[in-house]
Amino acid sequence: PFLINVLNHSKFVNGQCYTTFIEETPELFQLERGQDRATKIIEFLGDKIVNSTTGPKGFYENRVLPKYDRTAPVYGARDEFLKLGAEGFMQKIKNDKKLYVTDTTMRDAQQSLMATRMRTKDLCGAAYATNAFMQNAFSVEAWGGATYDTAYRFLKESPWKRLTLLRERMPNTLIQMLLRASNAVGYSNYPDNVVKEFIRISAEHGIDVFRVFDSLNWVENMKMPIEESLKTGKIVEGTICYTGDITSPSETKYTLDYYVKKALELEALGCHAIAIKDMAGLLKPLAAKKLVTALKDELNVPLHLHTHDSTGNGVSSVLMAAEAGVDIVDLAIESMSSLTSQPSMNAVTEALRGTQRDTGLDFEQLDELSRYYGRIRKVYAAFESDMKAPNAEIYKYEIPGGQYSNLLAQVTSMGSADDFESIKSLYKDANDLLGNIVKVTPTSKAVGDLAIFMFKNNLTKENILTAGAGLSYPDSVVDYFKGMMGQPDGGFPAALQKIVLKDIEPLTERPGRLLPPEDLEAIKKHLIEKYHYEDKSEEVMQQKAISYALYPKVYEDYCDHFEMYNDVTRLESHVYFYGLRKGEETYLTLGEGKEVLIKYLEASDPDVHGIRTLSFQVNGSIRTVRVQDKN
Ligand code: 3PY
Ligand code: ZN
Repeated sequence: PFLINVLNHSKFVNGQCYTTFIEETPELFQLERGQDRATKIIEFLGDKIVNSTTGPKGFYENRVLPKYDRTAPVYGARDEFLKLGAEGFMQKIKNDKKLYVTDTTMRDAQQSLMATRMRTKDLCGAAYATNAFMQNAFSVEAWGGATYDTAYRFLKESPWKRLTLLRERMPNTLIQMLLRASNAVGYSNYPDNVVKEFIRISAEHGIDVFRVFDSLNWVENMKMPIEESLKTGKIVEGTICYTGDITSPSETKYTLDYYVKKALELEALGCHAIAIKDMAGLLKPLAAKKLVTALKDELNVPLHLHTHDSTGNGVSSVLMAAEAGVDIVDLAIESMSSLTSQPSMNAVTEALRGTQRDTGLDFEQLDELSRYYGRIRKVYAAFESDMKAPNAEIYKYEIPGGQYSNLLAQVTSMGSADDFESIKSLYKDANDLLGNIVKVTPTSKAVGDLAIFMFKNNLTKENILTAGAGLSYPDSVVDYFKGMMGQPDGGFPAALQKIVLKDIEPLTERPGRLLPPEDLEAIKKHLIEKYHYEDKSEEVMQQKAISYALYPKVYEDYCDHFEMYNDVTRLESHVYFYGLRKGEETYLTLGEGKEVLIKYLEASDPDVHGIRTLSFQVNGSIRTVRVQDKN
């Protein structure tokens, strides 16, 4: 509509379109408010059809929702939790022989395999069946980590709406989220009031289990988020990120003692469970046995293991951990498992069938979910890395699963994929230069960014202190050395820190304590003035204010998109990502049960301004839209 306003404007028509035309002509932004929702959606589709380059524009199979018995009563972990409370329920888990499972498909699996692009519509498609089939499981991890940011950024949907919809569809299931401690669901520390409010409203809107980790395992940074999560009455898992190799004789930093000490510190903070988060899949099977045995000896709360299958050893590590008495393990539904994702739930469940550690999950039911995800996964193929086989070299480079594919894509877009070999070695060197740190969001980004920076500037581990002295370093590396991500065990390597920071004084305490509180009321006022929200209730405005506080630009882009195209979340995913092909139809529910059938007919050639006219049939009537061809 903005473009049409420009093209129809008398100054534009009369050729008085100078560079300040847009700034000086505010009426361009007074878009017609009367447009109906279908028109906005067609404008969105028109833009996708003409300009989307994200992937193949194919015909996709319609979704087939997983079948489940709607009449069978469900009694799940959430019912038990509501009866026994957090401590009571977690102690029951500790005393049970059964191996409890967390289904990560809706969060980490899709984050690691398809760059977190799975849309709420597709998650909701699995939700009722998941609620029924996961009765014997511990939880479903469905929120947090990268999902919050990517929902707004790439999917143009609200993570809060996602949480509400999943909560409604999974009333008997514990919904788990990944919280990056003082980084909340972002990439650096936020003021305490933002983190506290984020936790409070997440619990209020449906989170039952908070998994809290810090990207440097810095317990000081985890205290406040853990205390705040405990205040909500929900289940809190204090989490330690696993790195290095406890079975290696040369491991001097990340030893068994290191993990036991951290676990006891977290237990002392009142956590209901301790989680080991092996984000890169470095925990070898025998290391899993050793670590679980030691932690089970020391802890009074249950132990939860999270790993990735990048090396191909994931199932073995989980089975070894099960043998050693781990209480809960993270697994993904088969068609969404393995490689950079979690090990397969279907495989582990069958391996333990009939043993003392039987998960209680049903083979046919897991298979039904697997078929559902297997079918919809095709729509997301454009977002998958081309990693086709396991990769044991991860042990050498310690690159987390999701980052491995991102880094590969980044390097490929920079030049030749052959450079990836050098970048991987530089990743290892960058890790050493930063002090051999835990690598997980956001610290993993600092390591990756430094590796790429070294590559581009011909820096090596040997010459960086001289050749790298006058350069300005990537923001993430500066943030790391400034202490914005917290303090690493063993401290910052001083010489490189000086080179990177130059005259900036680094922090030595928790950044959240020093950052001035965010003025959430002022944010709400700003947003209400700027956007035409339908729902301005206090509850909804608080969510919006938090989202803005976490990422102002991403959040405003989302609001702009919403104003322009309205709600795009009801479109089928292949239509959302790739638009329609000529002659293709799609049904769309516009709310209040109103359904329209949209058929794309054809596009004109571009006119002198590069504008194409696209025609659609909407419930039988022809509608046209004009779209700028940006190609
Ligand atoms: C996240 O922080 O999103 C992670 O999944 C880290 O492993
Ligand atoms: Zn993970």
